[in-house]
Amino acid sequence: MTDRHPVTVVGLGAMGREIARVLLEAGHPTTVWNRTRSRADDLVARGATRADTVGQAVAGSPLVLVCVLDYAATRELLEPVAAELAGRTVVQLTTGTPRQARELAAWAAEHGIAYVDSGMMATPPMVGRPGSAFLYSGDEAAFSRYRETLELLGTARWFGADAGLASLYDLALLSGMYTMFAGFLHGAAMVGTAGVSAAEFAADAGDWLRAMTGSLPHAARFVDTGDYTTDVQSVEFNKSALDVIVQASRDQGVAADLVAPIQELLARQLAEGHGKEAFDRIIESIRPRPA
Ligand code: FVH
Repeated sequence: MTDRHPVTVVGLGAMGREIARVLLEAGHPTTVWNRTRSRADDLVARGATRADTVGQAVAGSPLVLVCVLDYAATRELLEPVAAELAGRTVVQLTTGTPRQARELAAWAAEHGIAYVDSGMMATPPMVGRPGSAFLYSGDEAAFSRYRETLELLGTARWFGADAGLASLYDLALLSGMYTMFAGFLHGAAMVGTAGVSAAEFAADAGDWLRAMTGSLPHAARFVDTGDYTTDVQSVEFNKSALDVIVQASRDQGVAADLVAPIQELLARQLAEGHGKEAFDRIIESIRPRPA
């Protein structure tokens, strides 16, 4: 017996299975559905209720968590059961763009469905463990109603009523992650030409990158004030450093595809006459210009 409310999880891939497991272990009566039926077997053995159809799954709970590959799959699954979803809350955990989130939120509103969008800042083993964070935006009343449940998956962070905000923030953080890993791989390719293993390089790269993240607030100040005045780390100085990195990479037989775009952005700032200003000014070459 439990006083926890029922929850439905649609989509039992690597993430959905972990999410359902955490909810089940916390005592939520959990209904599960997955396109490939056998992926639910383990959860059913642990006490989850298997739904034979998506309609049956959503009818089982006031809170429906969707965690599938993409928004196209989500819409394919949810649109035929809009009537059953009316009056319930859908939390879309699937990764997508802010526009997709806003469009799905508009569809949900038309059908009387409370809609919360989410960005999952966690990998499957992190779900329900320290370090896991889930970002949310959309229907604030629905989020508040189920916040305690959502906190089981990871720290629940609220971003506002615009359903696209959680996704925007999620993708912004992922951009930082991808470029960091890509930078590490470029460095590993460079030292690899001298016989250094990636494992050996990882230890040094980790120390260096950790030290560098301390400078993020400093970079943010340039961006937020729009004042890039500096007497260190100028565009000119960094353009020369990137020229050396690109040349050294090519000399070692390493393609410069990952670092050359940074060199190019610096070259643009230099050409526009900003050589004495801070490196961080390259953001001006990529962000939308004021109308
Ligand atoms: N795995 C990760 O590390 C990251 C963490 C951050 C967020 N991403 C996003 O989370 C979404 C789900 O990712 P996942 O890791 O659970 O993905 P898979 O293990 O590949 O499972 C995909 C599930 O989607 C089902 N599915 C796919 N297409 C359809 C469809 N047309 N109709 C119904 N279901 C569909 C698939 O079903 P099946 O193949 O088992 O039958 C899985 O349940 C995702 O947006 C990541 O970008 C993950």
